[in-house]
Amino acid sequence: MKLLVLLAILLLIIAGHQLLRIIELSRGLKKTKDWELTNSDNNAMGKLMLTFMILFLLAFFWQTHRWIDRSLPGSASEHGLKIDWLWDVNMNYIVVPVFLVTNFILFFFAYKYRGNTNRKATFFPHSNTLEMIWTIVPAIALAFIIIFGLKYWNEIMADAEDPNKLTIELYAKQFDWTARYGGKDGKLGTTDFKQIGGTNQVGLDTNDVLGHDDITVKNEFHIPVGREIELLMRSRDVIHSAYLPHFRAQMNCVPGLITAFKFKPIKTTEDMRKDPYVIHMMAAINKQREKFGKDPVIFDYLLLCNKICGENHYNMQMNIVVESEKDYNAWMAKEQAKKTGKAAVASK
Ligand SMILES: [Cu+2]
Repeated sequence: MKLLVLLAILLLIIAGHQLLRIIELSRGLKKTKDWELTNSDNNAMGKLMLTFMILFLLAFFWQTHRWIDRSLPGSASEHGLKIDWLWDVNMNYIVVPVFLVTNFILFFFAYKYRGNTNRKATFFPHSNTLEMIWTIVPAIALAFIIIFGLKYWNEIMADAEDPNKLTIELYAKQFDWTARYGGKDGKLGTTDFKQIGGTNQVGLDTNDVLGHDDITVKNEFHIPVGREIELLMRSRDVIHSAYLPHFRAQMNCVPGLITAFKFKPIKTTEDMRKDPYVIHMMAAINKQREKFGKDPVIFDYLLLCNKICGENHYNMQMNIVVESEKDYNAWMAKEQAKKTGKAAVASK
């Protein structure tokens, strides 16, 4: 098959070459110069360049305006504010201005300096000043991006060191998440993949007493606002990726490894639901859902999988509820009661 495709390409090249030769030979016979571009051809091309530039730039502004209410709300985590700041500076002062200026110059100059038989090109071989400008300006811009990028990267990826941190394990498998809390002692028990099965879906090592009070939850997990959250991630089968877009957090979950990410939530779920932009964004989303006959949804923080890990990858998500320390403690107490309730039933 590959050989046939290759042969077809080769034949096409030969055919094209032969066609060009025929055209060249026929030109020789006619002794005319009808292949030469006239001034009116060049004028038409120049004007088309200008028209394209205007349409292209209008499309850019229209698209930006059209989709702006579907972009993520401002960061709900402390470190995310730094990422957002870096993104805004990059976009507003570097990427977009450079994009607009270079595209304007590209098409406007193609129009302004279009071919004309009455005009001769200027001989302009070299300019030290120009060389300096287009070396130094990008160097400063790149240095800014790299220095701040590395500085923030190191701060964000550093280990969780807050003594008051809350450690939660996110366990990924095809196709759901399980969150595990340390229970009363706040410490996660060790795991052993050989013990996966039955009610032990995350593979707790039953010989480790630290794990006996561990709490596992599905579909939704809660975290307190303003406290450092340390996420430890594991995967049972393939590489998944824990993606928490509202907190500007993402980390791969790799079988056989424990990966980590720390962050501090700064806004509760209720705060977010009252945010004017979030209200606007959810209204736009619900308007779109209505068109497809779907029920409206309210804002929730989400944990998603951001690695194409199999056929139900798209549905691998979990809600996250950010709430006050008091509400979090109440929720945790309820989960603990559920666990002891189950254990009491089992021992009867
Ligand atoms: Cu996945």
